[in-house]
Amino acid sequence: MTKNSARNPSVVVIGAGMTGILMAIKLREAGISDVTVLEKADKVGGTWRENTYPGVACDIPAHMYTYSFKGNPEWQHRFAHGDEIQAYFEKISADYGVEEQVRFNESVDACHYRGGKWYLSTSRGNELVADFVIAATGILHHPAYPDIQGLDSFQGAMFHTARWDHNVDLAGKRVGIIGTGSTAAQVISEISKTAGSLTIFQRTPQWILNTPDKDYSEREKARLRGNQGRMDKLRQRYAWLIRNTFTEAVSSGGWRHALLSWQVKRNLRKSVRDPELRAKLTPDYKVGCKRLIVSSTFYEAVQRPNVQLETAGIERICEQGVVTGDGALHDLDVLVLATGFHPFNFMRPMDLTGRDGLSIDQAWSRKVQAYRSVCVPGFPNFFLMLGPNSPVGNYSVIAMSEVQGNYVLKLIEQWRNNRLQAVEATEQAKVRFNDYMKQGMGSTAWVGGCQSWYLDADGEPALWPYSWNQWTKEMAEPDLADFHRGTPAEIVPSEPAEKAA
Ligand code: N01
Repeated sequence: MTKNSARNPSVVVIGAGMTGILMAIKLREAGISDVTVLEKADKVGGTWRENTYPGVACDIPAHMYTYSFKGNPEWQHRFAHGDEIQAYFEKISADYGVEEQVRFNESVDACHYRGGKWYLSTSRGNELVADFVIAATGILHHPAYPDIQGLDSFQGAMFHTARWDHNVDLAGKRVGIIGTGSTAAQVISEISKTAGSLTIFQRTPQWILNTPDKDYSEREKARLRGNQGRMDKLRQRYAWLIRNTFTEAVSSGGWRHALLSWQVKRNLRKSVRDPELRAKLTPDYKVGCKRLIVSSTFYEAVQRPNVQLETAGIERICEQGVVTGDGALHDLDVLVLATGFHPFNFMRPMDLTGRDGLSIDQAWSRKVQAYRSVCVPGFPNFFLMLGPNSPVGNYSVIAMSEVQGNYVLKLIEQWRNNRLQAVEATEQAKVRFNDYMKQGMGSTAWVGGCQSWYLDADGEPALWPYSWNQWTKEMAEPDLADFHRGTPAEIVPSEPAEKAA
């Protein structure tokens, strides 16, 4: 990447979570100095700032869940706890001077493309103009509240896991939790230790992989301090292991999937002896169809004497608690909603319009799609990080963002050197890419007969269906034939036809 390129772009990065921090660092390393990061909250950290529920941790090994350029010798656990991860991101953004580029407590209300530039309006009434916008807005940050009759009538304390109310003491209380996803598994393992009673409202059982945690000793940490090479090896070893076991198993099946299936079924058989409870906890879909839960504590928690697994289905919620399909009323003091997120909202509700006044809602009215996850036709010089078909699936999102970040920088470099007048993928390229995605889905576990946040409104998985290696290979260099090559006049209209104000 040349640092003396002809054009020095102005770039606005939206969001100072893991990806926003990464992009601020990468842009500066590429010699791009005019970078502003807009962050809606008062701190960096994104999902790790927002999720503070009891038991919050990362189920990807900590030494793999780091930026490749800066390992962390201080991880205390194999599966780092939320506060450790938040501290890691805060330290990185302080050490790399990212914080100085961030405007905190300022969210983007509107973002419009006009005459080759992006015009942004913020919640503080400020206007910015930029050549490029990078939406590092994350995937899972719009809490999904369940559509259950009477939800708001509950008189006790009630909150979503991503909005945990730490003023509510659960000790000795009658607590209910709706959901049994990755978040719920972590919450249940923790709060079952102190709640007076805990009722788990399970709609669908989950497959659980038992991967024990471990604490890192002072000696282990000392060996890593100041030794990035050793930390690199550790990260690569974990990444290799996860790619060649889990990632391959869910995307291409075969013996790896058979092995994974055997492991999780054995875990259930060995961990839960009561046949009635085991039957309730046994899924009827393919292993890996929903995001696999990694936990060595969930089954133990479910079998605590104060815990009850309720599978009758929720009929409604009333002032006192939850009424299930069998007519039983479950009296509760606290109701926790571990009901997940809206993953397809991405940067919305921001008012975003691209070329010719095309709004993002119009662009996605039929389906949320992108070209190579990051480019949306009609939105020149705009990149959506971790967009649809990013290869999520029990893998490190940091690694995904790094690959996408390099790809985006290569595209910006084309603009800097005047080889692309504006970076915009063609509609045909997007269609081709999405056909290619569809072709690969048949052999994945995600179409294995379950409902999950991986599936879009048409029931099609919005993940990368091939191998990780295939993805990194295809993302290594942009194929310029897939981008508009016209002169600015041809692809940059002077004014949008209709501007959504
Ligand atoms: O959300 P989910 P999550 N009535 O959507 C249930 C990441 N993550 O927050 O399965 C009753 O998986 C729903 O039931 P069902 C990770 O990528 C990572 O747990 O749809 N139940 C399900 O049980 C993960 O995949 C870490 O039938 C209702 C649950 O709520 C993603 O976040 C840790 C319902 C939602 O599960 C999301 O996980 C935690 C209703 N009306 C999370 N509506 C790491 O460690 C929903 N449910 C990296």
